[in-house]
Amino acid sequence: MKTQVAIIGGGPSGLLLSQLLNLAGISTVVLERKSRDYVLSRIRAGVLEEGMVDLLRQAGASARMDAEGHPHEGCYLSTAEGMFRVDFKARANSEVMVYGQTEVTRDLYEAQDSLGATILHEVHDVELHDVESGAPYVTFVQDGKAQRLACDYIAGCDGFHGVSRPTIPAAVRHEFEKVYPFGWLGILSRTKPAADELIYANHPRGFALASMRNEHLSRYYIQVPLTDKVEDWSDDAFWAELKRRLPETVAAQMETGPSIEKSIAPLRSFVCEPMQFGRLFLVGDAAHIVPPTGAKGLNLAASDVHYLFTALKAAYQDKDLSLLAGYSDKALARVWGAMRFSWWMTTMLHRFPEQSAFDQKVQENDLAQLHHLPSAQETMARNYVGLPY
Ligand code: RFL
Ligand code: PHB
Repeated sequence: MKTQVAIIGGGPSGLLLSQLLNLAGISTVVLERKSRDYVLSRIRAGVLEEGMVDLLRQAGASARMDAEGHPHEGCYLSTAEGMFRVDFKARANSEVMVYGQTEVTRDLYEAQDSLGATILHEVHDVELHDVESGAPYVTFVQDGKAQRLACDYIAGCDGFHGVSRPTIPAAVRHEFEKVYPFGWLGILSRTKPAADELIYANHPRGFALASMRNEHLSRYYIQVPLTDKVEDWSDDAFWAELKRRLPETVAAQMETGPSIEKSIAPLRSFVCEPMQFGRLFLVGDAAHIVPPTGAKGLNLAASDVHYLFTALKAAYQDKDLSLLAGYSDKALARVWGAMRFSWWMTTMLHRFPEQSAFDQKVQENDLAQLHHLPSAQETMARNYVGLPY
């Protein structure tokens, strides 16, 4: 088997990169460990930056998002002082699109199908070889048969637990990590969203987030200790705790119902530098993880895809290798911007187990500045809608 770009991982990063490359006449093979149904059963991000929305349009995978997605021009923050709104349009002249990662992935699969792209599912034992040479290749097992895929370049789009990142020798890799002492318990329910826009709540009992997918589908999260298990939380217990942490006026009229998905995600900040080694390029969660508080994970994956696609296109179409050589530096500059923002949102909005009275006062002041200082709102809005590519 032979292709120009071998793509490890068929999540949003891998599918979007493959789609853009195929449209530019560059061949790809996507190798995905799980089944298509499994990939489409994962409930993850829900907020797309304008840059990602534009990229999906460029990829010819935006028709449903444009018809069914919901542009949001602001969000609410709830604190002990009350609830206030940050206006993205007024402060940053931009907006975000509320449209779920599951739907983005479904649209990308359909776009890839219509191009006749090669996506191999349920492949096992993927290994990357000779990435430092001019002729790298990938081996894997499908249906019990060993396969070899020769290629020019390898895109490691296989998420945090994938095989691509460990292929970079430990002596070359620098990893930066921060693990937070709590997780998010999330539920999806067929209920009317609590408000017209997202509500991020700082509460003495812990953080809460009221989000949504559409008019009939809500997504809610509450901060929980890392020792909690999903089985510890009945739907009734979840709704009661969520209502305690949201403003009373919102809680009083909130629609509740059975959960259709319930899971706990740990929170972590992580960056691997560099994001390239020889002919291997890391993209998305394979290279970095952010806590979900700033809604940046999926959006960072999209900006990586943009940089790598642009660089590969220049290499194939113009024989210009300079953008490929600069991929890691270019991507990392934006990654660290999102790292800082996600860390700041997480620190400002959660209760930390070791939080001292001093820490508490500083957190309250951070929130008060955001409430009352237009310049603080501008900084938040600019980061939330997404720093430029
Ligand atoms: P993904 O989505 O993890 O996709 C990687 C794909 O690679 C496959 N894979 C392999 N394939 C072949 N061989 C191997 N050895 C492989 N190892 C792995 C996997 O099966 C998978 O299909 O990474 P990608 O494409 O970079 O996309 C990144 C986003 O998915 C991610 O940043 C966000 O979903 C992060 N994230 C969230 N971001 C937000 O902005 N808001 C959220 O609410 C939010 N919730 C979440 C999240 C991530 C979560 N994870 C990863 C645990 C909730 C969860 C639970
Ligand atoms: C979501 O809807 O899943 C979501 C929205 C905003 C976040 C995190 C998750 O910051």
